[in-house]
Amino acid sequence: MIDRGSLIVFEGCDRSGKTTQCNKLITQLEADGHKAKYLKFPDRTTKIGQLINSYLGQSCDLDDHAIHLLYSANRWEAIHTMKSLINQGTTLIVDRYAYSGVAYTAAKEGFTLDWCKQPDIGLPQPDKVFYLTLSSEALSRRGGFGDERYEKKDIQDKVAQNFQKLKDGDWEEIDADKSVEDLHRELYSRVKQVMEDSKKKALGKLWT
Ligand code: Z5A
Ligand code: MG
Repeated sequence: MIDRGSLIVFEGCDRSGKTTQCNKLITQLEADGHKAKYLKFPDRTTKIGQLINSYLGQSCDLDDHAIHLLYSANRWEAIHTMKSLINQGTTLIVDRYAYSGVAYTAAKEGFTLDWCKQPDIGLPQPDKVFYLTLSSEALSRRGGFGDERYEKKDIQDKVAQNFQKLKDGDWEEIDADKSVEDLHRELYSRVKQVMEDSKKKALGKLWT
């Protein structure tokens, strides 16, 4: 039987460098002969993803509950592909996951973490979550927020507090205030270790 691939998730505050690092990891893993694939949530290429994209770009308005469920549905629609790739030995490097779903919605008025977690219960459980952090001073050196929904400081502060509440034993907090190359070297060695450690383990179910 072939060893399974790993499910490795990157979470963190806005502009912490998740996408930059995920892409560099994929390039390096492939160059070193590993099977690896980049997944990003929201996946804006699907029909559900296009609706989320319109919402984020503020060209359409949706009820807060409805958009939360759409983000979750956007993950569930990927589950068969994810499982099959992992079972065939491909490591998935995932840029945001259900934790972003919970942290962002629970930053809104009237939502509990518990309610927000419900629709994502049972998704594949990551073998590791790398949580990239930046001090507010380091963050301010990365330029201004864009025009998308949520790109405002008070919302980002609440989101960061929620991420702290979601941390569990499979999380590793990484200070992202480093050069792109230094951070890449650190993450690459951690990712290789996770791949080694998880290949014989069964894939778990999130929040069960
Ligand atoms: N959202 C949600 O509400 N519910 C959900 O279930 C999910 C998401 C999954 C869009 O996400 C929004 O969806 C997001 C959460 C919400 N809202 N916000 N805010 P997205 O993932 O599509 O967001 P994004 O546009 O990709 O931004 P980001 O992910 O926050 O950025 P990042 O990926 O962490 O950073 P980056 O793009 O790699 O880098 C940002 C900039 O910093 C860029 O100019 C880089 O060149 C620079 N950079 C990167 N690394 C460094 C270092 N090391 N030093 C200096 N400069 C750097
Ligand atoms: Mg990104």
